[in-house]
Amino acid sequence: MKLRIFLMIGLSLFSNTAVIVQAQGLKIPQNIPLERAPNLPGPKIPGGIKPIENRPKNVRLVVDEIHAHTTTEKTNFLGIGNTDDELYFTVIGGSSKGIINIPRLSPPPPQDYFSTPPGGTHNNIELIQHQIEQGKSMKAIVTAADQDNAQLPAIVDLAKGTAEALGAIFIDASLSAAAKEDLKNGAIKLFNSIGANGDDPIGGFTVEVINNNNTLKATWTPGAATQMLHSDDTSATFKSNGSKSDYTYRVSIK
Ligand SMILES: [Ca+2]
Ligand SMILES: [Ca+2]
Repeated sequence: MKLRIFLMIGLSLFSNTAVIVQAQGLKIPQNIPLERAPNLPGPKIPGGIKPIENRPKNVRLVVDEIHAHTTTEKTNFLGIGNTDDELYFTVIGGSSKGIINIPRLSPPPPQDYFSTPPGGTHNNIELIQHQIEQGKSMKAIVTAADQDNAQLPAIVDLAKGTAEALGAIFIDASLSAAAKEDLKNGAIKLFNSIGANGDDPIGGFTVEVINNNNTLKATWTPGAATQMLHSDDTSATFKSNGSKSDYTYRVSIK
């Protein structure tokens, strides 16, 4: 009986009455220490468990679908030539948990691009897996491009330079108006630099994802050569026309 009273006091630390009701129905063998009692938390646990809302929240940023109406490649005047794009994504960003730097996101090696003919579609391309702390945000710049003549080390340098230039903004808790402008300009600079290095930039976007009481909310901004056709708290649809292409794509957080 003493054990039962002790149990009730211990369990009253929990606000969850369902647990208490369940515990009242349990028969605890007298010779088992309370800490090891089956299906019951020991008395030391309540202070040791972090409230779930304070834990970082996982986020995935995914291209649900990308469709090439027109690629960057054109046939010659005889109608001859390769019209496929060698599509890849450059993904730069971060949060208080760290920096994201993916110079060329593509399928597993040896293929280092998504082969994309005119009319071609790709689905479920995961761009980012990250954790966002409570009350903080993740920001990311995503650029789609066609691989032509740029060397990979040049793209790696561009991504690194962008990550370093914007690192303080990425890891800051939330974006000021000035930081938003810096982020937008950084995305345009990256887009132009990819072109200057010999690849064909297609377009892209920036996104800020806030973890507010364990609920994720995304704010989307179209990048260079890009229009936003739709956006809500978890997804957006963009149309990009960089390098004389025509792509539409839907992205979302999960
Ligand atoms: Ca091209
Ligand atoms: Ca190409």
